[in-house]
Amino acid sequence: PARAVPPAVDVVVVGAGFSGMYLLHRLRKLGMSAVVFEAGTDVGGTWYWNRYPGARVDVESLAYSYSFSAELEQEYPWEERYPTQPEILKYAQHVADRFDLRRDIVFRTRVSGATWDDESRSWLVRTEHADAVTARFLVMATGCLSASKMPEIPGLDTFKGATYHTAHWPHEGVDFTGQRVGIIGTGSSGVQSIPVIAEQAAELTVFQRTPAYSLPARNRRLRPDEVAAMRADYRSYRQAQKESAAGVPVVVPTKSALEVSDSERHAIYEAAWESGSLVNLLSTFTDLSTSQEANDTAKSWIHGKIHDIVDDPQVAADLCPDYPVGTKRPCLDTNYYETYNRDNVHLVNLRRTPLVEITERGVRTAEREHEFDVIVYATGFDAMTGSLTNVDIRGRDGLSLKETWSAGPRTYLGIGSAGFPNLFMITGPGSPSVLSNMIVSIEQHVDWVVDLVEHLRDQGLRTVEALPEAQDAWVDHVNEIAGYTLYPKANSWYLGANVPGKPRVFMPYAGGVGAYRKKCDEVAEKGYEGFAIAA
Ligand code: NA7
Repeated sequence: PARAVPPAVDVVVVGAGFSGMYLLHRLRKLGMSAVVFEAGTDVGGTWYWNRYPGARVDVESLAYSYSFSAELEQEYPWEERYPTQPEILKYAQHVADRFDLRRDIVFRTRVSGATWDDESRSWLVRTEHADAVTARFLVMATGCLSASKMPEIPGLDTFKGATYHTAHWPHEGVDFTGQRVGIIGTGSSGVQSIPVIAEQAAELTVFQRTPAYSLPARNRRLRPDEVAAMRADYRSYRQAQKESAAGVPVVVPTKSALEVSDSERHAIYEAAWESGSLVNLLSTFTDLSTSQEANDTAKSWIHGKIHDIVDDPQVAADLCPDYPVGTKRPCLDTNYYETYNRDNVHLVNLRRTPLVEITERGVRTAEREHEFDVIVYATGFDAMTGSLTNVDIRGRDGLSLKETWSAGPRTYLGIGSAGFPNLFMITGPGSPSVLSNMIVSIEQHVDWVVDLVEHLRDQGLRTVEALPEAQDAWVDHVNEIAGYTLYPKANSWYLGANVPGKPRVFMPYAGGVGAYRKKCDEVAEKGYEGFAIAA
């Protein structure tokens, strides 16, 4: 039976992914009433929706897991180095059972809008089913990659065959046996699903606008001894995660890519490639993210790897990215480049042969029409802001979040936004979020926000709101840090470049999770400096 929606709670949480689940757990411990609204039929967020074949996380399971419960950490039986989507969803479900979370989650219910009422100093939250709940606080735990995106291609609705988006994959799966399949998009979702679909389909044609850099995952089952070693030392590992740049501890590089010999450089890249770890690749040298010349050495080295693996030199050349390594999100794969050696797999380079339209029978490029039984869209998300601006959020004096952010998101610490009292974002734009191990960033934000809520309650205070000047300074700081890096050089979803008309603003904070946490802690220690707090 559907859970009855209470008329008033202390906190409304939107989303029952890893953020919303942990929020609920922490709020309950404070003795606060909360309701979580979730569009899906179960918990898991990203791992509930993205059920495409081959879906896996690109951070190791022992690191991509909650740290808040030592018992959970000690007992949860992770099986693989990089778990599959079903394994991660099972973990989310286990957490929901273990902490009895589902009784405060309203499933199948999308939040449509929320309006701040200054008189009662509370939010009125509305859902698609016309529920209305009053709450002191509203927390958007809606994820960074959750507003999926279909491409702007004429004729999308005309195709007579089956159509799927990787982020809305049918729960029963898709059988590609004997099918002629076209797939559009070669980000992580494309890179992970292409090798698996290729094994089943009669023919698979990949339409690539921008190639990805991808590293072989070298996935394997975890050995009992490595699990035991981690469990014996989990607290210090978690501490190292918190202090690291990306939420995954690495050996911090000490040398520039330009100060070593060619053979030393190649040996270092080779070791990173063999390690099957993206953070290892990105932390081979001190200057990969800041120096074009240094980055070029990694780029040409990876191009060499692609040419080594892929038999057809033209296909290999088409698979080689031209933007700096790491400036678009790199991928972790199993047999990605190898898949292009299969007879039933074809690559269409849309830079050379532009996509014209979707037709009744398939995909038409400038060259010809390709006929398919199935088209898969692996075309990504309106990242970081889409899941926030898709909800009609109205702050002080009816201020619309979407309109306020029309020239780019403006937040203080990626947590709050001026004009929107008592509204918090988990891993919002302006925080490390997508540049980090998401679970590390999620736990940090949830802890920080819940501590603030507790502080307000204990002091008898009712509202908290980012100050415009603190927000302006933070936005400038986020931009300044991005400006030191090569990130602005690629057309990435970090910059909103995949959504026509979206302002080109680098959204995540690139200073690292360790530095960011320190800043957040300082703000709290100084009595939540930069926030206006009132009774
Ligand atoms: P991504 O990484 O945004 O990838 C989407 C892909 O779809 C990317 O290759 C896009 O090319 C391509 N795309 C998007 N629109 C079009 C159109 N109109 N025509 C052709 N190709 C298009 O999303 P994913 O789901 O793969 O991964 C998202 C994140 O999830 C990933 O980074 C990990 O963090 C996990 P483009 O690069 O925009 O030229």
